[in-house]
Amino acid sequence: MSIRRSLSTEVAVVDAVVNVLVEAGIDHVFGMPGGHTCRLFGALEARQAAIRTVLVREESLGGVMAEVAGRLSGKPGVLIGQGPWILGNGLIGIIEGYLSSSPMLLMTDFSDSPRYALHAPYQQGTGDYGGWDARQAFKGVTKQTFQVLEAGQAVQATQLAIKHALAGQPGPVGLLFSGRAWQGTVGPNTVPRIYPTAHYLSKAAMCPSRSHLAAAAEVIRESKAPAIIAGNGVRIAGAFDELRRFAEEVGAPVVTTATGKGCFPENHPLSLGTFGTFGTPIANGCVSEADVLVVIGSKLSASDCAWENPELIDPERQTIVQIDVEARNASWTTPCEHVVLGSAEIVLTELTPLCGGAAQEDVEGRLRSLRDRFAMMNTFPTPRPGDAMSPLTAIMEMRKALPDEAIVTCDAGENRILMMHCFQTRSADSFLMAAGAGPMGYAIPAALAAKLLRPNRPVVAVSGDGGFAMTMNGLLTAVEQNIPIISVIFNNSVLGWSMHVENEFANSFKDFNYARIAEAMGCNAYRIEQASQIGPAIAEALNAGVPCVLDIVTSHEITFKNVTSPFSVKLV
Ligand SMILES: Cc1ncc(C[n+]2csc(CCOP(=O)(O)OP(=O)(O)O)c2C)c(N)n1
Ligand SMILES: [Mg+2]
Repeated sequence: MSIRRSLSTEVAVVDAVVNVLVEAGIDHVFGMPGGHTCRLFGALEARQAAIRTVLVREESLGGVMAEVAGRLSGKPGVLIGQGPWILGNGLIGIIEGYLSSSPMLLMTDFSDSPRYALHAPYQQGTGDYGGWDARQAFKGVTKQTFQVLEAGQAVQATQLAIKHALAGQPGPVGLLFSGRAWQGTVGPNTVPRIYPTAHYLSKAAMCPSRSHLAAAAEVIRESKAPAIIAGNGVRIAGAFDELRRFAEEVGAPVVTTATGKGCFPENHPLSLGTFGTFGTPIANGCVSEADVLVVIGSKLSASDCAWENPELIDPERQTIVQIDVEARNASWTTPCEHVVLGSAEIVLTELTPLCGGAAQEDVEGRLRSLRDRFAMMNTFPTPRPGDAMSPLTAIMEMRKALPDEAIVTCDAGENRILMMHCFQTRSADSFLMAAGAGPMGYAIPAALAAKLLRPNRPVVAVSGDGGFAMTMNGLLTAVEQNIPIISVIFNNSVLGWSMHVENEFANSFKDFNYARIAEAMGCNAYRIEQASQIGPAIAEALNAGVPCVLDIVTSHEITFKNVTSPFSVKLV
């Protein structure tokens, strides 16, 4: 009786589709008009008070921005643009979203002329006449892809797409609209009937089973040396406070996965940093010695977990409790004795009071012993006289100069691996890394989206020179749309990661002065060659209110090998 159709009069279908986004609480969309999507952008103009439309310079930036908006907001991040270019250019953010479980809506068109779909193609993605098949192509990188052939389906398809993006383990969902689907009106007699969007959004998040909670709590209470592994699922659930309360109640050290870094402040007495392949000695030592591992929102991917080295994680010698929102993830990578299904914030809220009176007595003593035996960070070779600044120096200077609440976004390459190992976060929700696919060019668009969603926090993008040059056109958007991010480049003039994996061939770039390029774009910019310049430049950038770039000339003597954990087994 309480469900009623939502429209009482006929309205333009594109207006009704935009209204669905508003009803779902989506407040930003990213993209570039093209093909039939121009109609959707037209309808967005009237709703700017509710949904800010961010025009990007290239779809790859829009894809990452939508991915990060999804990751940070828990609502689908929306990318709008023409099908071929969303797939061709926007894929880096979409693949990251697919692998890192970020809710996304990809609103695109077939670029078809419906009457001529069977005839020779011009951009059309229907797959007819040997044209490219958008539906098939989107399928490989989405949880679900809907094709929408007529106006009557458009509203409901958008509602279903939001539902599918959010239900269970989140992810990208494709909405492929035929040109015809965005023409005409919808109203009270439209078939299928149109109901309010709220009915399609999950009302009750999945509640964990009582008996599974009780069994997990018993194992945790009886543990002598528990450790918590926090993953990206904690961020997606926004369960930062719940994680802290749980860790403090149990008295368990917390380590994070790569994508989980930033879920738990690393200056908290229970934090031991990032664990795994590039983890800190103390985080890996703690995980290795733990009798019970509580894994929250992590698939424990092999690439994160020292390539399944049993000296690090071993289900035969350790009891593993896995908390995950998705049943399919249970025991996928490592068999786990106890699985509690549910969203991290709900499970932790219910589990924490059940874990009171844990058996381990001397948490302080255990932490002291870990600190005595394992370092907080690897030791690094001393720079040679005449070397350019070490990226480690740059990281330490940055950390000193940035306030606790700053959000850092990372790119790909050695700069990312070094940041993961060495940069200490000091607040929750403060570090974003694309460890699902690991695309270069991620940091700048990620920072743009983070700044839009968290306008009161400083946001810093850290890239290598390779990654920076891939998406430096994001600085044009930062200037045009007044998004004052700080972009830091570790400019070593090489693709450090690739060069150190293999050899020097095809890995070197010219030493561009990116500061001058950024200045020409309208940013405040600093070319930095001395460590002492970093602090003052960041202090100025934090107060500038305009996008700023620090082009830091760094050496490439320290490599990813210097932060590879001894637990990481060599792949054959
Ligand atoms: C879009 C994309 N292309 C290629 C790669 C493969 N790749 C990973 S890291 C890297 C080198 C990155 O160089 P740079 O951005 O200068 O960072 P550095 O390693 O020098 O710190 C390459 C080519 C990738 N991850 N993403
Ligand atoms: Mg480089």
